[in-house]
Amino acid sequence: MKKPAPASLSAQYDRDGFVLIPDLLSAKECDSLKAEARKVLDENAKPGASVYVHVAVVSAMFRALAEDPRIVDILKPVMPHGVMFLSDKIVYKSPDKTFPTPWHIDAYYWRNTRPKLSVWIPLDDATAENGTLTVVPGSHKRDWRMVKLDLPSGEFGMGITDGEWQVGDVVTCSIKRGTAVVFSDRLVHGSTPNTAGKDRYAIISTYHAPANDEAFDLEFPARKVIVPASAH
Ligand SMILES: O=C(O)CCC(=O)C(=O)O
Repeated sequence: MKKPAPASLSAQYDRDGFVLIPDLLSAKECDSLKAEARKVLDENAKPGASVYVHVAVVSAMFRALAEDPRIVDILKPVMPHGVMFLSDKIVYKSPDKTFPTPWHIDAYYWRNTRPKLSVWIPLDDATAENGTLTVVPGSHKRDWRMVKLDLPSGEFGMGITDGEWQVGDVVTCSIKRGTAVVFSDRLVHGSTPNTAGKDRYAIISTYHAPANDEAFDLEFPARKVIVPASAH
């Protein structure tokens, strides 16, 4: 997989609602970040939780990742009005956290706020067998209805249950650790179940254009302007 050039990166992002960036982080960096993620979970997450939000608030290593120039350089072409970090979260699957993430769009969780995108980076090689991200290309151009789900994990409470896409419309992101998936908050995505009995740790960082704080933003203390609007 080759890194897309900046112009094709923004064209791909507009067309598909996501773009894959191979080899953004090295294997060694993924090892360190995964160890840090485990520490963050052990020290801060509710026992048994597979999701932890506000990672950059408690971890200098993840705070640095959120504004790593390699990530910011990718965001610049798709975010012509500047780049502001909002927040990040760890999502992991493991031999005892096997459930798939249900189909959803993130915009549902921050309705009536400005558009956002997220960068999903697996810290383990991610495959269909260990719960990788799945996306529906082009789905960001449509409106979707989310309904309450009754899932045993309780961690993803809402989802899309009436999507009309076919199996072949879905891209299963079978990618090496350190590859980034940059995706729109309107893109339908989820994950496969983890049937491999292996870890699948990922960090998801969310960005939007710099602007005066909306009420929603105040919930995210690590928010930070990285590329001001005028720098473009
Ligand atoms: O890492 C995953 O399983 C997907 C997480 C996700 O889609 C989300 O938190 O919005």
